[in-house]
Amino acid sequence: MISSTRKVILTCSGRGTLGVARNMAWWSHLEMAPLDPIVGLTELFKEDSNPQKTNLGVGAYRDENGKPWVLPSVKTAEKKVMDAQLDKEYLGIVGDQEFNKLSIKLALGADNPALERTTTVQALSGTGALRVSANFLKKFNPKAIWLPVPSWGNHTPIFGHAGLEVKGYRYYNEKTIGLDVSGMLDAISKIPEGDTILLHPSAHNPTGVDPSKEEWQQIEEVVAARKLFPLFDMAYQGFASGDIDRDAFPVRHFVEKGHSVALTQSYSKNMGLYGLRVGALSFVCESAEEAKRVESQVKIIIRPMYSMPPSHGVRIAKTIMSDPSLRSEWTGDVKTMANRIIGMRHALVDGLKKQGSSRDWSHITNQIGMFCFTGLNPDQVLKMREDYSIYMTKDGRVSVAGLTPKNVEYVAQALHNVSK
Ligand code: CBA
Repeated sequence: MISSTRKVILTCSGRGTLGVARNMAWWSHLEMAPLDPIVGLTELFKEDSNPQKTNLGVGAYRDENGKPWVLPSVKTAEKKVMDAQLDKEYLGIVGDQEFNKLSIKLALGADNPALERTTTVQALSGTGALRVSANFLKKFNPKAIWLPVPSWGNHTPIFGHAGLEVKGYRYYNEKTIGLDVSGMLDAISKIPEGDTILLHPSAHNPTGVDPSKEEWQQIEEVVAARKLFPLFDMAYQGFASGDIDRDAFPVRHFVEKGHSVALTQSYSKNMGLYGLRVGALSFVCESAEEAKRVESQVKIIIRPMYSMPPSHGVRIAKTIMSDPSLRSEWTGDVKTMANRIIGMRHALVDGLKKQGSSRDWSHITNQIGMFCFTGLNPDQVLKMREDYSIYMTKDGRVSVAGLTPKNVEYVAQALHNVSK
């Protein structure tokens, strides 16, 4: 039996009946939602007609001409994938098993004994991995999750929308524009036992401020003493130091110290696979048997969400990770990106000095990874946008990857003018 509403929809071929359907104002009570604080900037940027407009908002790598860069290693791998003319079958809920194994080996190191008690599932890049982890935590450890203050803007909605309570621990010192390690250790030592703590292992977003090796060792001790569950969000492996293994130190250290951890990985930045959504979610467990049980539950979460992940991007990533010569070409590509970003940090500070700025900008070169926290306040950020068409997030974060030899002088000039 068809309901009367459905009948109207089914028969609305003439103007009159269409009018009836239109009168059913399902969404008239909805307010216009705000733009996303990061992705929304790109939308505004696209509408800007200023020829000098510069997008330093979203963290996406640009080459020295300001263009997106498809890594040469990715081009070669993609050609191999296309030449192989593979089928387009469903991958299964956990995705490409070979990719999953290579991915966790990249994070933990190929000989790590903990690999045996680990489960990895393919994910819709870093964000998708985080969201699946959020739903898993809500179901099996529904306590608060603690984020560094500040953290990537999307972390709060990811965990909040999954129904978790989201709290913050001290991380950043506004005065030194650096890490507040004692404040951080003190804050972590007060987190209730059993809660989850999110950690950025390298290239902290948005501050570009990372703990040193020794500081990570101290952090591990406090996390262990408080019996917290560590969740590592590794979106920038290789981007901090230019060295894939060095950037993975915090995760490897925690695992070596005996922690069960969750880990999310993204290949958006280090392989430049942004739009292909390549990522992974892993759980390092107590035993191989526990890992199997965890995986079975993760599958129950994924299946009704998006059923299974896509195949093309992971085929590129696994081709790179499994072929020694492509892999070394790729690590060279990662170094190229990391070095260009470091070069731009120096060029920006030089440019500010040339403008006559007497402020201390040393934090720009001390910070690491894709982002730099300028220390600009929201009014100054707005001035940068309105007067110079330079787009950055409200917290004063710039994506250094968006600076080029061509625009750096213009950005330095604007930065000096709004901050003097
Ligand atoms: N974690 C962190 C810490 C990130 O910075 C980002 C990306 C992700 C997710 C996870 P993806 O889903 O593409 O793997 O990345 N953050 C941004 O670079 C941007 O891509 C940023 O500009 O902050 C974003 O989506 O906001």
